[in-house]
Amino acid sequence: MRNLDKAFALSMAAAALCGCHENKKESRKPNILFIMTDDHTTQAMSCYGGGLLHTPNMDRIAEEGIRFDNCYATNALSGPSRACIMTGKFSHINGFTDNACIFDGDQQTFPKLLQEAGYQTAMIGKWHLISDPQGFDWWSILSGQGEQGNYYSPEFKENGKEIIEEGYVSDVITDKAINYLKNRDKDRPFCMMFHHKAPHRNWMPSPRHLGIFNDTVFPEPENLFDDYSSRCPAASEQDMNLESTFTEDWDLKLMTREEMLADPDNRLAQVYFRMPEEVQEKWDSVYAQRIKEYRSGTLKGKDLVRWKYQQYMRDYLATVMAVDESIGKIMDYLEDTGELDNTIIVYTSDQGFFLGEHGWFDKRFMYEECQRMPLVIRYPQAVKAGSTSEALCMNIDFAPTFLDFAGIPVPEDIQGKSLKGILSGNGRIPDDWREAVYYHYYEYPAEHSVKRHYGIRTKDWKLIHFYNDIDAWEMYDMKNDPKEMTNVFDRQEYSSVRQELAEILRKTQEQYKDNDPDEMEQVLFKGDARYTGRKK
Ligand code: SGN
Ligand code: CA
Repeated sequence: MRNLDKAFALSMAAAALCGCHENKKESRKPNILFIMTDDHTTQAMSCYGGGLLHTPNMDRIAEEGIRFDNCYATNALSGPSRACIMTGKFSHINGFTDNACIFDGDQQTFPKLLQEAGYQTAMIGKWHLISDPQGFDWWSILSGQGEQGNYYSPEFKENGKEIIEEGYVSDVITDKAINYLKNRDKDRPFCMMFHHKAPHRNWMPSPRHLGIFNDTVFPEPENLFDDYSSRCPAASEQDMNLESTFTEDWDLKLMTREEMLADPDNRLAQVYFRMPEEVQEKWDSVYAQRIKEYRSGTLKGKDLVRWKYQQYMRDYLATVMAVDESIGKIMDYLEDTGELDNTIIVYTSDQGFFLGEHGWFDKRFMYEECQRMPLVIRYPQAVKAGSTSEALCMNIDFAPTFLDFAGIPVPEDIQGKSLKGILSGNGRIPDDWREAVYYHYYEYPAEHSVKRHYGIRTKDWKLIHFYNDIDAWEMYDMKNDPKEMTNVFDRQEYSSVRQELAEILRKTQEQYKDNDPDEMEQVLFKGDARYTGRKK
């Protein structure tokens, strides 16, 4: 070959190589890192304000991406929320209405669709859908809902095999995630579901955070002593309050080592003895002061509730700290390997949580603290840093969003809507966006005694119907009463907005196929009369 030809051939080959590389890069779909905690609420995340805890790594996602201020769970309970996320469909369609259900894993889920489209898919941490995960190349899930292994030496089911891991649960899950990323096929995009168990009850902090807030006094919510006077009986008949539900052993951890040795079947004793000895020693010294204070006998009435609230916050918030560190670690890993900007990083929780508001812990109610989910997303290729959005979103929107970004057509039966347009519009609400989110909670009778209810939340209002056991309605003016303290359902001056909301509820239930035509007839045509609800 002549020299000139040689040079030409070489340059063609180089161009081809370069072109090929570019094409590969161009056609490379984004990675998806879906980080979800269990029961972490916006009040305990500094980018949402609140002032209870500094969460620098969660905040970083928001600062370099977008924070959603109105993302809502459709059923604020773990299993149901997770099933909605996997399918993009409401509980009554995906079949997982409460925590006693078993997920029908044969149905369509977004990880399956991503996997079929060439994604490497992995599921790590709390799963809680009982049937084995499908649609994942690799999975390592906490057994059951994560309670068997608890926070120390957790039990996992990994690709079908049961194993016990040494260490603290949030750290174990983080190491598994990073190991998976290290060993994956680097030529294909990944979708990783990275699900923490923390900060679920009974809030056991990592060894390095034990006692970290022992000298901190946290601000109390202004409605810690809600008397439920304008509400329907569902609020006063719950069993999830600091005053009487919060237990001395499991929740407050008021047991000495000697007491645990004498009562090894006690649940707290069982998790305590899973800890390495040096951690047990630290635990003993951290909780000794608490036990002493409680047993001094001076705490009574409201002072006792206030004291319990402080102990609750000390444990809950310390538990969140290891999760925040975990997010920092995985983001550092992605940054070091050059994948950070090509990864859609989502941080959310399966639902929010009460941190003493209305006197409560736990979730389930369609009130803001637990209906609202934290949601921050970082993906610089689509969204401008520091964006925020007021768009009314739901957990069923995650599945279509991921499919949309991956260039996969969103199946018609998915009930959620893609958030891609909101992300690329830097948070702006599209003109044809929904006017209400829908909610339906089913787990009753059950632990914590929260009655079944459904309802809608619009930008300014909330309408709730508790329909079994009692038949009662609540309505809140979210603009003037964001803490939901005054139920205005019965007030004459709200009758026209009540009627408008009833109409939106009717349309929403029809749209999502959760309607009962007889009941809707009543809602629409009975004017101001008490609406009659369905009984189940
Ligand atoms: C456990 C907890 C409850 C909690 C449910 C559901 N009790 O049963 O307080 O509401 O999980 O939580 S405990 O005594 O075992 O701590 S969920 O987030 O998994 O739905
Ligand atoms: Ca949960």
